[in-house]
Amino acid sequence: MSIEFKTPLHVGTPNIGDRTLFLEYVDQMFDRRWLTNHGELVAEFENQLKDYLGVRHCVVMCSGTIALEIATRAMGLTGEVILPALTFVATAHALQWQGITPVFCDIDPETLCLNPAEVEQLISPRTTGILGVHVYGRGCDVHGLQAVADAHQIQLLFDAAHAFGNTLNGKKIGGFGECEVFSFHATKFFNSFEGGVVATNNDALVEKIRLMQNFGFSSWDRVDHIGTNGKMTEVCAAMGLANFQSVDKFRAINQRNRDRYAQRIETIPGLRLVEHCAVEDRSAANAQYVVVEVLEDYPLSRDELMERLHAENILVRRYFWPGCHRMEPYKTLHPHVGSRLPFTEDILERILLFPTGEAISMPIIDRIFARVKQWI
Ligand code: T4K
Repeated sequence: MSIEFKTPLHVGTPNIGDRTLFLEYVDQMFDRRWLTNHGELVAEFENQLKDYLGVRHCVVMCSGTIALEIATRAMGLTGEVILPALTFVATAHALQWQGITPVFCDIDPETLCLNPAEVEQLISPRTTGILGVHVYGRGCDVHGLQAVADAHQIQLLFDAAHAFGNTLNGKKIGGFGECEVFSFHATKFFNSFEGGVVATNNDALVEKIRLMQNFGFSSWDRVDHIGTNGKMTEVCAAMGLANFQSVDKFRAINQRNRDRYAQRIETIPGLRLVEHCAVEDRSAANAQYVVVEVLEDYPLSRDELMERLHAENILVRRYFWPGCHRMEPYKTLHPHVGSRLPFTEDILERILLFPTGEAISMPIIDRIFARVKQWI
């Protein structure tokens, strides 16, 4: 039988907005001969993001990872920080890279995000913060986590890399905790090639973040703090500004694809589509990850299904298998941590993420599932 798709279908094929608009911004950039270091496009991008996310400050960065590192450093986090293991490894690396110990905590099987009661159990005298992750764009129990943070006088921030534009009980993600960090990597729903942003309502924190992202410079010849280079370039801001005009279109495409996946998956016993948000947050949800659970009554194991799909050029992913705690250096540093993460380990053995975004259409989804149906 011939391979189903000649061109591979990837999870993470970029969405690309109005190319003419992008090139106009790039022309302006060349005309000004201002390529990076807080140019006009970066300033405009930050303003638009601030309005969109409904926060007082947005600082765009060269990547989501660097944004996380700078945010946690500016917050003064040290010692131990509690986070989930069901996340991209960058969340843990951003801490470990600065000598902070990531303490992996189990998820709530309902939210797939940090379970506040479990977080509380892991607080030690060395704990300075909680780093929640709105995994797959699903919102954390932000109020439960804030209550734990307040009770123990520690700080809370969120990795919102998957949640751009999403709401939680109708409130835009971006303004919870001390700050929230988004990624604008090429594979994200909304991208600036590479990039990220720290969103916050904390005036003092944003000052530190701005210093730290620019080597600590407060003026031409004055350095007030240790810092690094976390700046976003003008060409990335141009991509961000151009793509920003298409955010509603990208969301509509993802929601349409997601609904089609739901219809097709419903007809297949043993496969279940993971809810991407609560009902009241559906209209805002970016639906950038189509997460499917392969249950015990499905005739193939998750990995067998993945191999068959890969053989057809349908490049589904097991994000975030095997879990950060089973990747280095965490695996060696904390070899037994998996035993306290039963829900995390369980879900990691069952999930497969399917491609979506602009490059995926309803006929493509139908063809994927015509193939899947042949295997049951
Ligand atoms: N926190 C969380 C929760 C995150 O998910 C991430 C990033 C971060 C923090 C860190 O943010 P950044 O520092 O990245 O801004 C990809 C992305 O590189 C990563 O940004 C993302 N999460 C993660 C979930 O996915 P990989 O290692 O899986 O990428 P890769 O190279 O396998 O690409 C994924 C697929 O996308 C490939 O099958 C091909 C396709 N692709 C990729 C690129 C770059 C394209 O079709 N075109 C492209 O230009 O991590």
